[in-house]
Amino acid sequence: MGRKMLKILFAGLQNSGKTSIILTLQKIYSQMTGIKPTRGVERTGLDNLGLDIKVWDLGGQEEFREKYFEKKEEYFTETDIMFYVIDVLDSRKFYESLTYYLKIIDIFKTYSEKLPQIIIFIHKFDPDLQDDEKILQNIEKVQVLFNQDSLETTFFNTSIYNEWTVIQGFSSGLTSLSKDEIALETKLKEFAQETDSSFVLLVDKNRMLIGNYKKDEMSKILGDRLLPMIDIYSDISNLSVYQLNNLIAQLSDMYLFLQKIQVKSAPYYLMIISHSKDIGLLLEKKLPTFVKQLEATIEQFLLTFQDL
Ligand SMILES: Nc1nc2c(ncn2[C@@H]2O[C@H](COP(=O)(O)OP(=O)(O)OP(=O)(O)O)[C@@H](O)[C@H]2O)c(=O)[nH]1
Ligand SMILES: [Mg+2]
Repeated sequence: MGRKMLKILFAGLQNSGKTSIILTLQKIYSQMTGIKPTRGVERTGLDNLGLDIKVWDLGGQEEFREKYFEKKEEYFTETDIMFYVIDVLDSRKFYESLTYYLKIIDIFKTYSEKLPQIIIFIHKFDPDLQDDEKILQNIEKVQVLFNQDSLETTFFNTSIYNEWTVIQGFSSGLTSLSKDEIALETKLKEFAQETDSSFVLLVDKNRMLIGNYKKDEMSKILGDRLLPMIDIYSDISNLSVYQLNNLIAQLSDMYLFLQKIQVKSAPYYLMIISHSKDIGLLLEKKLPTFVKQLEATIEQFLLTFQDL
């Protein structure tokens, strides 16, 4: 059976960070099987979720931008996902970027049967800027500016200095193409309720984020910052001498729980933030049933990519 080929565009002004993001993704997913050599200067192959992904990196210098608009069909048609990148540090260019963005959207609307999934990366939001007032204002500005369209866009604050932000944004683009995204999210939410958890997240062994549930903004902020714990946990869980099963860490009145689970013999990592101090026991009881249910849900989730 031929695999569906996905066309992913990275667009945005010059210097916004597109190539850096693509290089980061390549580094993150390079341990994946079947990665293909870069085809030509600007097209990259990624192999993810069993999909054949072609990444187009549209250089943002003005002369190139003009070229894309002259040859609209070649560049923009049959795009499945567009990641649009904005440099959050460079607020003077927000309007120029918006103009470029709207021009691209216009082409999609005119020439495509179906609008691609659109994800906006508010980029260069580096770890040391998390509490910077000016930058936080810039983020809000971008969200307001780029939201004026009737599109369903999703925003992610990203930085190449926090790989998990890039993983989250990229995964979100891919998983949103599955028709069964909601079913999986619902499962995670139910599980969160059963275990008094405010954050539940599932990634595959390649750090592809399959699904997540975040109860509120606070849980999201905390959970997102704790994502690198998955790397630490996966590292130690692979040390066979210790045979570590799970990791539980106390965070004031909350508990972080990490465990590797097997779903249809494929490994996944489950990360949970719970308020129950008996989370270890609770999960011992609930996990087997949950994993059983996940099997069917994940299988269905992955299947629907085939008939995109
Ligand atoms: N602080 C910071 N700098 C970044 C980040 N990502 C990229 N950069 C820097 O931004 C500059 C431009 O990055 P590129 O990836 O070349 O930008 P581009 O969008 O590909 O630019 P064009 O190819 O000209 O369209 C480089 O100096 C990068 O190191 C980030 O997350 N944080
Ligand atoms: Mg570039």
